[in-house]
Amino acid sequence: KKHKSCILWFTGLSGSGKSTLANAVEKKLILQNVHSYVLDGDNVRHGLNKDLGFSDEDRKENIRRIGEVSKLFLDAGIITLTAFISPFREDRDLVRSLVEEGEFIEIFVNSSLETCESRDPKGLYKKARAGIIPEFTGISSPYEQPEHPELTIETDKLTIEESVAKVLQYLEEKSIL
Ligand code: GGZ
Repeated sequence: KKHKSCILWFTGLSGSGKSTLANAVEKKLILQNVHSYVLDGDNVRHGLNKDLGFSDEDRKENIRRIGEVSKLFLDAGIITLTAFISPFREDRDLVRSLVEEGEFIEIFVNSSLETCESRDPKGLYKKARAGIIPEFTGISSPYEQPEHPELTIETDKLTIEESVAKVLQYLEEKSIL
């Protein structure tokens, strides 16, 4: 059975669980023989976008490039999962406008700042609070929540399995899988 390609655009705060969720969904897709690929800070910010930092300008350019790469992957028939904070509504909407209706699926990984900050696996929130990291999303740089995301996943209320199931169910409902 052939799948449609699409961009699963995960957006949310640092520590909200975007990468974890994107990788867990990718794993399930691969088990179904669906050609998929995760773009995240590890493979993009260390390579293609290593010239970019975290100013508003640089984040905008980060998202623009990731959007263009995702569009190329879409043309190649791959289900692309992106896991970037992508804090600005305008930048996410720009990516949406690059592709056909239904091909850009915005997934709001909604976990409260309190939860994200309490997890703080890399100690970044602590450094942001101390002023060691400037312009940190949620602390000293804004995060604009999606107004009409295709999906909202409350990772602080659901297990990872439940969260993955919600994404897969959506893809089946929309006949993408
Ligand atoms: C936010 C930052 C910052 C600042 C470094 N603000 O939890 P992480 O570590 O692994 O994920 C965060 C990642 C965010 O990069 P993105 O490319 O997703 O951001 S954006 O979409 O806004 O361009 C965090 C780390 O980089 N990090 N400094 N100041 N996150």
